[in-house]
Amino acid sequence: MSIVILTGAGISAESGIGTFRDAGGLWEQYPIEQVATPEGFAADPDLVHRFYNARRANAAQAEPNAAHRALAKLERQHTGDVLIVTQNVDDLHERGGSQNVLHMHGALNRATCSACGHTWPAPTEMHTTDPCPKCTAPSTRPDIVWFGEIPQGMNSIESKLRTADLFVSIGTSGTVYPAAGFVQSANALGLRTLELNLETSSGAFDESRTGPATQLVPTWVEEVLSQQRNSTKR
Ligand code: BJW
Repeated sequence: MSIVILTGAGISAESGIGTFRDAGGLWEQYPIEQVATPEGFAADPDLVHRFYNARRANAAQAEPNAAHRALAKLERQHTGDVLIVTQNVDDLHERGGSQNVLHMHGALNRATCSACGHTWPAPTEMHTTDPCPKCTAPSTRPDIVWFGEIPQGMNSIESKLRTADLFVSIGTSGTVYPAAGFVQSANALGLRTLELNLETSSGAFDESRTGPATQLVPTWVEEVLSQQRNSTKR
């Protein structure tokens, strides 16, 4: 059985990383158009760098939780493919032990040059005048996908969905496209669809379980591994 897992801010919430749209979330504190659009970056790059420098520091202090670790266990022990497509820009999946992770909205620990496209590991703090290590243009930015930009790895995600059996969405509000449309694609392709979230985001899933990720995800992973053990005994 091949599984595609989409994760969002909710899976890292219990590690102390704020979500975007819940009460007290990041978008209540920082206007989206100022910090998460190319236009906002062009208008005030210092503000955007300060926002992502603070997010990078917050993510570096956070630790993977039981949900991240359970997905890593699934990847290690499941006999079929497991791909994590995360909208999160933190590295808690990787630090929790997962290896097959696609960051469709970019990553806080990567920098990129808008002049030449070179990408490199981000320093702890980025600044507007930092030169690109390859072309030296002072055009560096966090390697983050802002509104209006094309998410990363779309071809790989679409092709993986075409051959998967199960699509699982964890801790995402399903408000930001194209990720929000994956469940419809999965349904149309005949995959089973499951949502694990504090609250149901839409009626589009075959099954929705509600609760905190640190409880729901380890329980679900144990179910999948136990079904696998039972089917190999037969
Ligand atoms: C828990 C929990 C716990 C809490 N346990 N659960 C009109 C209609 C349709 C589309 C558009 C439109 N106008 C514009 C668009 C496109 C636009 C879009 O979708 N806008 C909508 C807002 C309408 N999308 C784009 O621009 C994207 N690009 C694009 O479409 O390009 C065109 C293209 C696509 C494909 C191929 C070719 C071309 C780019 C989107 C970039 C998003 N970037 C951001 C910020 C940058 C990253 C960062 O700084 O971190 O990414 S926005 C922000 O939202 C961030 C997140 O990754 C993303 C999703 O948020 P998420 O993860 O769902 O968080 P929340 O806070 O919304 O939800 C948290 C959930 O957790 C909740 O459900 C809680 O219940 C749950 N929860 N605690 C379990 N303990």
